[in-house]
Amino acid sequence: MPTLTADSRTDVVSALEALDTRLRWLSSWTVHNANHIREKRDGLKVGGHQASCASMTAIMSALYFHALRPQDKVAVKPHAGPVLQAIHYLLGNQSLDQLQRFRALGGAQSYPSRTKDKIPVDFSTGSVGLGVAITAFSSLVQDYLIAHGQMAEQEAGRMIALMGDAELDEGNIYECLIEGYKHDIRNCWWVVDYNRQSLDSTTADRMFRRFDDIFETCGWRVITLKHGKLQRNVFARPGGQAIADWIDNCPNAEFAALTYQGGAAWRQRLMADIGGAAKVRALLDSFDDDRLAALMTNLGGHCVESLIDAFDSAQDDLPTLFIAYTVKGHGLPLAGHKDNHSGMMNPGQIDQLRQSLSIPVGDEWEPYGGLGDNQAARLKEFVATSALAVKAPEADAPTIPVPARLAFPASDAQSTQAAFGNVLLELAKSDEPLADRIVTTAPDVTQTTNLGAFVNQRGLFRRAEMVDVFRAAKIPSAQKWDGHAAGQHIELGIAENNFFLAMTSLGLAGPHFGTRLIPVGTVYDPFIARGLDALNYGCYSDARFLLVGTPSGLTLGPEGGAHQSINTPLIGMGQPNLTYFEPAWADEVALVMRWAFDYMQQPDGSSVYIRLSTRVIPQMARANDAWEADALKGGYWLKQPEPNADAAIVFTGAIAPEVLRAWEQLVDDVPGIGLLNVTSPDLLHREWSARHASRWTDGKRPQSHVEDLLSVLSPTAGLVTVIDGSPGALSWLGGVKGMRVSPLGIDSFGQTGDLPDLYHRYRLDADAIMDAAAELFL
Ligand SMILES: Cc1ncc(C[n+]2csc(CCOP(=O)(O)OP(=O)(O)O)c2C)c(N)n1
Ligand SMILES: [Mg+2]
Repeated sequence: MPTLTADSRTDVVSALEALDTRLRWLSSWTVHNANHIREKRDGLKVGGHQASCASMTAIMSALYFHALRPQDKVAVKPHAGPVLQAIHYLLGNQSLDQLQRFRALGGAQSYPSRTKDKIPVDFSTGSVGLGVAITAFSSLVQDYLIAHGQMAEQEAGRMIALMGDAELDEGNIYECLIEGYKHDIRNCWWVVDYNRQSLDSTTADRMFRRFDDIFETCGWRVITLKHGKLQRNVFARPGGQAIADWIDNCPNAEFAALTYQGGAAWRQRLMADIGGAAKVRALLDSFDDDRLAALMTNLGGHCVESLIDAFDSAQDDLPTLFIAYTVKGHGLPLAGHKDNHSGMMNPGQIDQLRQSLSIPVGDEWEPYGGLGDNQAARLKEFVATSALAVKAPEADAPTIPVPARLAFPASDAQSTQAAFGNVLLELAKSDEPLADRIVTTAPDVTQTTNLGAFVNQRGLFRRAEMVDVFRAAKIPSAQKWDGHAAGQHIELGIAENNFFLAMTSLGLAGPHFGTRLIPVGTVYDPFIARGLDALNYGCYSDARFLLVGTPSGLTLGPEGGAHQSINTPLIGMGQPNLTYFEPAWADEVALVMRWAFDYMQQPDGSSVYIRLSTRVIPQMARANDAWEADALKGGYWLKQPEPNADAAIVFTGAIAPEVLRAWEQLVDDVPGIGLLNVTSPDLLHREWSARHASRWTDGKRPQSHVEDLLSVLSPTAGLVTVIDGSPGALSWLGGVKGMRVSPLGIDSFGQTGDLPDLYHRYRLDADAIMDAAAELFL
């Protein structure tokens, strides 16, 4: 950011003001084109948010073309997406074609998207609140990388959120504030577009100054930009203080309504309320209606001078909240109207706006349309020399080698959760490069999900040294809970939204900072649902992490129905950019984890979710490794059926002992019966349906793995499917070859009990499997 002399400051301010206008026009026109000019085929409203954009154009002009440094990253308020598109259009990073196809197939996206947009997008946004909080976690990740020597301190950027004021209603904002305070985050700015309007209405007056308290309590500096320079100058004139006081006391809804009504209404109201004082009357009389309206709406967030002063004043690394007062729809005929969120200028109104900006008909898309040649050239030059113009695109971070096999201590009986912890412990003790890049995290369930051993070995991450008081006092404990800069576990409080946002930020370290981390996070499987939107957000952003849901299912027994996850297999199957595995034995856990560490790093890979259990079960004696390749494709024959066999039992996960017992009892009566272990219902189903679809797209119809597996059975065979979770995760297998299915699983809430009772009550025991088989096969 350049230091400004008085002269250059005047130039910068006028350039930023001109850019504010350009952004307001281009964003409005982009939305207008999509709704009123582009051909419509389906009668659907295309949509777009002209008022939300206009609310932020000055803020974004001042930020992007003055305050932003190349290393900074910004999350843009979702419905200000067209402003970001316009910025990149001016920078030459966005094509006219993309703008013209805003919200159409293959065109600029409605809300900034890392994966779908052609322009550089640092953070996807859309689900309000998440795009804000993610910046706090990314600043934590940046600190982690600096502390681990993966990034130089001087390369540190600011993680900035441009947010709507209604986003302050989202609970995840406050969860993240608290977590951020605990971790002493820095280099984070949140800029609130404080237009005091949400989607439905104007916001509560009572919140005035409350946000200051909340943020300051959490260690943030709060900078409020309430009045623009014009207002401040007028307030200093005789009679001005009365106007200032009047504005300060005006309820949000009334301010908005007067804004919409315009200059004459402002005058009438001000005269009625404070016009008795002679100096006020004289002051008001010195403004015509238009200038009075401009004065009254000259709020801090529309004044580039106030904005650059505010940004310039916050050059240390303290997290900072800028509350920039704005008018929703500023500069548009929609300004202030409470219904303007989805409101749009009609063709007459946009034409008036065009004329007011001297943009000739036909020049609407001209980046600098309506400006004189000299001014256009100066502005172009200003944009071309902005810090943003030299920002390098995201680079591919080098991949971290993954060992050919992951070691784990074999034992006769163990749980998949214990195996997970053991694999990590072995890695932690190794000098594998992979081990150094693993970052673990959990929302206050580190110990109960078996991450403890890894943490003991690799330590807790803290920027400032943190002594484990219990250890220092020599009080016996299984946990070494010392925190230091080299630690590799990020301790999180119990807020699953934060957990998934942290995983997202960690999983974007590669594209964001050019150096990879391998995030491994554990959560109680049922509480995935608590952070589901943040998980979806992370997947949509194509962040890469290993999610471990454990423990899971009815198999939790005495923990009862509130903790027994039922539908997570369906979440695992239904969530794009997340591949779900549910291993049954320790060797499968090690195999899947190794695969995951590799797959997470592949360009076409994804995040991986493994669903684990605390149930200790006897381990399989394997004759060889032949099962492994199929296991990684989603399933393998644990007991190969005889050719044309009439039956198979299909199962997933820790219910294996019941399934094996049933199989052993059935094999005499149903000769050649197979036993299929589905390690990933997700991979099997996804490949099967993708191959079906490919027939229509590229004319080929290669056989899928699940078809290969099932084609050894008789075409009229029956399947008993068994999973400790929603039976739908496996019952679809009947559709692959048109086989009859008897699906066993959990459809209703569980309850407390021991396993024999629960498996019996919910029909997951060997008897239930045999009953189902008898009905189908015998
Ligand atoms: C999680 C979530 N819930 C609801 C919405 C729908 N929605 C879009 S914008 C918005 C509120 C807009 O208000 P504000 O954040 O103040 O932005 P403004 O348009 O006023 O600038 C809502 C409720 C959403 N995008 N995300
Ligand atoms: Mg708002």
